[in-house]
Amino acid sequence: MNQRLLLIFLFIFVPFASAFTITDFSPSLYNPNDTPAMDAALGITGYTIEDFEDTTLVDNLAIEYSTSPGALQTSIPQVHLTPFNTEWDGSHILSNDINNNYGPPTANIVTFHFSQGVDSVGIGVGEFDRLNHSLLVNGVVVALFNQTDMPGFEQVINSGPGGFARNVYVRIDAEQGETIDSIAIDISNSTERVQFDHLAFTGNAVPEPSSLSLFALTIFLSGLVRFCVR
Ligand SMILES: [Ca+2]
Ligand SMILES: [Ca+2]
Ligand SMILES: [Ca+2]
Repeated sequence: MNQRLLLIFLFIFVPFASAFTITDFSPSLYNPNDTPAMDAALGITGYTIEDFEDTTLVDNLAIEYSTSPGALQTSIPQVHLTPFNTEWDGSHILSNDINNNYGPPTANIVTFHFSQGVDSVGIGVGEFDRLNHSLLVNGVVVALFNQTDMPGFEQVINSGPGGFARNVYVRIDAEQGETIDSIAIDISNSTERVQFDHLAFTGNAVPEPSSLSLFALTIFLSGLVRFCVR
């Protein structure tokens, strides 16, 4: 391998070293009678779960609403009993309202921050009457909530109380060397009330794993360059 080839390899490989895998699951996997079985089906066994059944949030989680940008909430003001069958566990959910009411006012963007980066995050969504809301990871759009990006997405319009209104469960996995610092759902393309539940996450990523792996890669490549140039 000559130096030019190595440089090409570096330019191609390094940008693609960062990526996330998105996996989606149909609402038919919701199982109120056997949460461990549901978690196994969703690939989140052993994850830390925030079920929104009380007002405290699990450690490492803070929520930001676009109606109050920069304010990280580490608890919620009240629980929200859902009549819309949007729960993915228990009977309470998180709405896109900073007071956890059934809006308005609602926030167009709800961001879930992890003070210690994590490796994998799952979230159940419901009450999405409209298509093409965005899923963001670390501030970048990675998928839209529609049947193209998420084949398991089920659109339910004007379901009303008692209507089946879970839409999809989505899991985001960081590839090796990558860290998830936040996920967000952006509904600003078509504002509406939406609901979230069964937020799951795992992995206490060591500080700056991306930089560390990039550092290791750089050491390896510079060694390789020296070897080849010799
Ligand atoms: Ca719940
Ligand atoms: Ca809680
Ligand atoms: Ca809605």
